[in-house]
Amino acid sequence: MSDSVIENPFSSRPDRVPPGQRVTDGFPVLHYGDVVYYRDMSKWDLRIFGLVEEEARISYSEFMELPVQAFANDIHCVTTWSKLDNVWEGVPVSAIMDKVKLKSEAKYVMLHAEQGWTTNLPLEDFLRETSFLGIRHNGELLTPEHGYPVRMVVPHLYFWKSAKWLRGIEFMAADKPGFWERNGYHMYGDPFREQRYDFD
Ligand SMILES: Nc1nc2c(c(=O)[nH]1)N[C@H]1C(S)=C(S)[C@@H](COP(=O)(O)O)O[C@H]1N2
Ligand SMILES: [Mo]
Repeated sequence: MSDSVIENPFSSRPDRVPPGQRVTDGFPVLHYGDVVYYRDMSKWDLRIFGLVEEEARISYSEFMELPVQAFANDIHCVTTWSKLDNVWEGVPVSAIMDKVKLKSEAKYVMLHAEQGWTTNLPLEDFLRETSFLGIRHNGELLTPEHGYPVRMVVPHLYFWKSAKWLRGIEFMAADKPGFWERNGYHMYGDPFREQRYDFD
């Protein structure tokens, strides 16, 4: 792993806590549905599909061979808690993009998690250097509650965009709402602009 740490630039801002947020020391667990407990990783894969020349499937053992990078950031949940100074290890998005050739029409991404849970974001936000596929948090492997074996982390958007139990990355031409977005959450979700719900 390289020695450099990629920081979400907001972490160094004096006004780093977005409006309407409270800082917590804990790490709350929030999701719809049940925690996913894996017994057998031989059937696990990460599917990269949609507007790509050729779909890719990355097995668990292949995934664990991908390069890992250190990241530091703050996370902001739409339910108003923020957790500062997280340190992570994760696979940079660029390592995933090396596996596929994007079609030029691809402009948005749908992240697919276990149990059909989804969330959407623009391609450029997915591709940011500060976005990654997290595998360790604050020195420990992700727990099942926090998304083991891999969760997306998109620290510049509200934390619901950071899909736990990630299983698929789909490239799309047009934006489409994911699970919470269909239920009233904002299509983009910038915490510094308080884009919590789409009726805001
Ligand atoms: N697969 C999946 N990922 C998910 C969710 C979910 O319901 N399912 N909830 C999101 C929401 S609303 C939040 S706030 C964060 C919470 O992550 P944490 O439980 O690790 O704090 O996960 C996000 N990722
Ligand atoms: Mo959330």
